[in-house]
Amino acid sequence: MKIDIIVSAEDIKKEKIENKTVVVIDMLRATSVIITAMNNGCIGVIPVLTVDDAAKIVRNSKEEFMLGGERDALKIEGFNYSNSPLEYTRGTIEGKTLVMTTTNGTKAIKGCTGASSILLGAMLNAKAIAKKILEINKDVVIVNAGTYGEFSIDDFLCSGYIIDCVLKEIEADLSDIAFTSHYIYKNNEDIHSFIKYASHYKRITELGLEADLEYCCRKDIIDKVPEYKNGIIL
Ligand code: 3SL
Ligand code: MG
Repeated sequence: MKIDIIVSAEDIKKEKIENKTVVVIDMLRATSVIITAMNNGCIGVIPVLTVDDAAKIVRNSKEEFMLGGERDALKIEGFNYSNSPLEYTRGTIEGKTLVMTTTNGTKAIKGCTGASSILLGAMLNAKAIAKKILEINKDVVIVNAGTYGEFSIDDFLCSGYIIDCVLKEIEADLSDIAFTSHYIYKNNEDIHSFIKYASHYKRITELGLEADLEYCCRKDIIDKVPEYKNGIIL
């Protein structure tokens, strides 16, 4: 099994993901939100690119939708929830379908259409992701959402942890970038010591959202693997 990494939503190339298992990571915070919401009984998550797209889905349907996401890390006007995973409790999201738009995360998810499977990963469910990758048994591309088209330390470190979970079970063929993410993870297993250098970590800290950071850095507290297929994450 080969494992490769794409470092941002804007670097996704169709030919790199076709016929591969893709794992999309936006650990701060979009995929952490999705994994948490699904673990707390959310029926499904519809990722969209714009606030207008989200509004259209809600307007044209009688189903009960919740709107969630962010712009500049802040709640969008008129939306039910922001992009804080801690808001997606059983009490707020169980039995609801979430329509979500975020700056980088939802873009990365939608950009992976064409892959044979699109799994949603974060620190929260890394071991479960590794198990699923092994079950599917195809070559893997880990797609980091990144930040505004740029490489992001947080997603890269999370990729390294997922690779570490896979390597505990099999010998995989790592690309240079996959090898590097694993190397960095192995030297920073207490990920806080390294992730604090991520620009987005600083932005979230400035907003006083340290509780989100603490939560998103927790390893393997959820064993669900959400999957994006036909426009919805289930
Ligand atoms: O970029 C994204 O998709 C978001 O997850 C970023 S934020 O952490 O909500 O600001
Ligand atoms: Mg991010």
